[in-house]
Amino acid sequence: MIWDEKHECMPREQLKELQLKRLKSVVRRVYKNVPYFRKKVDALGLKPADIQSLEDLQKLPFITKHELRETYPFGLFATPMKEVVRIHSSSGTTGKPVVAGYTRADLNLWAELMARTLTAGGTTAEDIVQNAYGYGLFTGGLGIHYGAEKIGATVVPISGGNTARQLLIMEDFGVTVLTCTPSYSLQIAEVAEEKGLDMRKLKLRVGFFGAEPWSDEMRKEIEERLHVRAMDLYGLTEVIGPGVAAECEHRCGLHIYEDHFIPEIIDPDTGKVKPDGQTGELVLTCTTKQAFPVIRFRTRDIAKLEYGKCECGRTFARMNRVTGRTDDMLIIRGVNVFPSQIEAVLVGIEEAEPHYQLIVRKDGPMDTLEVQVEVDQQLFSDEIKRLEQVERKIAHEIASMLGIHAKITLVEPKTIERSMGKAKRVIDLRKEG
Ligand code: DLL
Repeated sequence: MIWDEKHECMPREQLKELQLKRLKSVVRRVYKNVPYFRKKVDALGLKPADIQSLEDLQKLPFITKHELRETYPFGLFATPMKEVVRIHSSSGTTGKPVVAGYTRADLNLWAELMARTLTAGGTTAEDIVQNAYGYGLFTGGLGIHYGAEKIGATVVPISGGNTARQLLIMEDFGVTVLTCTPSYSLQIAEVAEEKGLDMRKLKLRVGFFGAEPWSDEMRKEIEERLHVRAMDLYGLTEVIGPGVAAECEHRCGLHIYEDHFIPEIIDPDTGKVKPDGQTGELVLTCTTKQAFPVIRFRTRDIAKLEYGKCECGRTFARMNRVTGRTDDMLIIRGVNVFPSQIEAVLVGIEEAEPHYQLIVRKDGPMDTLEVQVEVDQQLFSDEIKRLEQVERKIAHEIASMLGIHAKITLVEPKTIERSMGKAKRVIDLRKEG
């Protein structure tokens, strides 16, 4: 199903014309209204009039998360505060949070994009959507909320947490659509299993999971345990929140809403744009947002773009599922490792549960990686030999898939802290000396 066929299926030539028109306009507007941007553009000897083609975007400077912090809180807003009707913010792990402002038009756009996203996964006005993303400054809750209302679905604005109540409502209200982080969905499944609730008996049929990296293996696990079709959606506070890209029913990448966001893939070391189809850092430009339009924002997310035609009829580029960020990539004894790669190994091991944490330490000059993973309680009552076997099996799989040696620590169920939002997968103790 397609929410806005006119735009989502626009012939690419026409789409490019629209992109260029919008790009020129946003560059002019931000140059005029945001001194920080103007200074950077002037320093390069450029003027907005130098942007005459989509390729000219490459002449413009990047904006990084670090710079957003320097201009905290409202330094990059391109409209007067009296036009800003909402603020969201993402906490991040270090430094000041990023603050995003929305005009009324921005909120309408956001609801439209979320309507596209939910429709692409089969949501209609008939559905009851249990929205377990956090409400508040986080963009997940309210972003999904207004998109679901826009298509006329019934929203249950439950927010995250209180899992027993989530299940009760799901059952009593006949909820058909669940929205939350992939890690929280597994916690819901875990509590259902404990309560002896058979999720097959629920009406739940589809889930929209995002806000953190997850693997295809994790998707299978979620689908089996929750009896839903699991759809991936991507977005970030700096750009709009959820509603930047999402999967269609064919699930062969996430369609980026290119009529509002222009994607580029760059080499994170040189900043050069990479040829189509290569993997690199995703850079996004907002062309229609009013209050907070970022130009060439370096997302630090690692992605690859595909421009081929999709069977669904949408003409937008597709990005592959984001499996890591340039800043959560661990370099362990010279080997690049993403938490999602370890997750993919763990999900394939029968005895392991999908709850894990990676602990990185420095042992003299050497980095060491410990993988703590929960296993079935049953295993602890078996002989110690069984535990050792499982540990060896996991270590072996990790070594053969990723080429690194990891210390495996099996822990009892519920040892690893559960999160109702984004899961904390890595504890890096190297930075603390
Ligand atoms: O997480 C927005 C969102 C809410 C997306 C609900 C989807 C659903 P931030 O808190 O600013 O915004 O975090 C953005 O989360 O740069 C990615 O690293 C990561 N991320 C978001 N969606 C995905 C996804 C929201 N589907 C950061 N797969 C982004 C992998 C994701 N990573």
